[in-house]
Amino acid sequence: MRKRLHSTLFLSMILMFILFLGACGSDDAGGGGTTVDEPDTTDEATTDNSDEAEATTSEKLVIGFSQVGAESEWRTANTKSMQDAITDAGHELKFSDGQQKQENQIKAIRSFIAQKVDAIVFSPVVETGFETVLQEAKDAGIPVFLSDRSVDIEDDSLWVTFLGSDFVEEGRKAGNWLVEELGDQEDVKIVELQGTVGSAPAIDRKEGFEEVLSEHSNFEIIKSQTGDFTRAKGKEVMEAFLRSDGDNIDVLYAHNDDMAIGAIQAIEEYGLKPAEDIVIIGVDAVKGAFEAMAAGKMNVTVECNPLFGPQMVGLIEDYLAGEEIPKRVAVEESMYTMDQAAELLPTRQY
Ligand code: GYE
Repeated sequence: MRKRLHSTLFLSMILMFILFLGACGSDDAGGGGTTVDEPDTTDEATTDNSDEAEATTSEKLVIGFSQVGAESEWRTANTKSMQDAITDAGHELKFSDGQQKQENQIKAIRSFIAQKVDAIVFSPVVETGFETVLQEAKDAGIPVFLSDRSVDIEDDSLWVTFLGSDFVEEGRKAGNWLVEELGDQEDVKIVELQGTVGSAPAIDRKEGFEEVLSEHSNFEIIKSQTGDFTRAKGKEVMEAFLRSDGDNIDVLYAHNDDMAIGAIQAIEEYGLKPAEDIVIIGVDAVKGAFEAMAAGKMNVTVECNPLFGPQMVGLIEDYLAGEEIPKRVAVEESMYTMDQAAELLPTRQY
């Protein structure tokens, strides 16, 4: 009796779930705080899979995910979002942590191809050097979904879509905030902690920031070096900046919050007050940044939302069901300042 009750309950739950999926459609696949910025942020180009469609959304898929690494709070949240979304949807996940190394990612993709997965989710650590392996995936008929970071490759038939943030825009937001804050001051000296050399967010966040500052002659970037997106490296490089330029530094622009947090420690150890003596700008809006802002040690963080696992699974399912997929799907995001931090901290999901 109890068994029958359970199975009836189970069946009706499945039915409700199917109805729910139907009602939501693909647009709602971005639960967990991520939204698709519809018509104007998606490219007109699409990938049409209608001829090859075999699978349906109810089919259990095997999905290989080649992740960059575990270098930051952002990355940990992104990995969890993707893993949860894939397994919650009833699919099988094959996960590979690339440890920020291109050769590990190439190996992982080759192994996914050998295992004949249904789809590959790929966050490329750097923008170049992946043509050959992506061509191999294409030749094997396995669709690749670029996640978070894009590649600098001309042949865009090597991937279905790129789902991620607009990093140039994030750099512009950081620059615009600084111009608003310190636009009337003379001779503002900035040090920059860049992300991983050759990675899309490092290249683009630099470009967007410089684009804004190029119109304001009172700002100067006096030092710019990579901190590889990690706290430890951010601290180490900031120590070197302080050793050489010490009290001359007015602003730190860090391409992610982890490096900013590492740098804050270096600044305190050097005997200066972060956010007062040196203005601190980060990117990501992870919890650690909210804690630093709430403690008055960091001024601002530009949001980069990592919680797009459900949105990615939605895109994969739609594509394999034969739907047209935009070549570019953006994640919607904002920015947060010190005075909002204490209030918003308990609501942050990553
Ligand atoms: O900002 C940084 C991470 O690619 C958007 O990578 C991502 C970046 C993120 O290590 O914290």
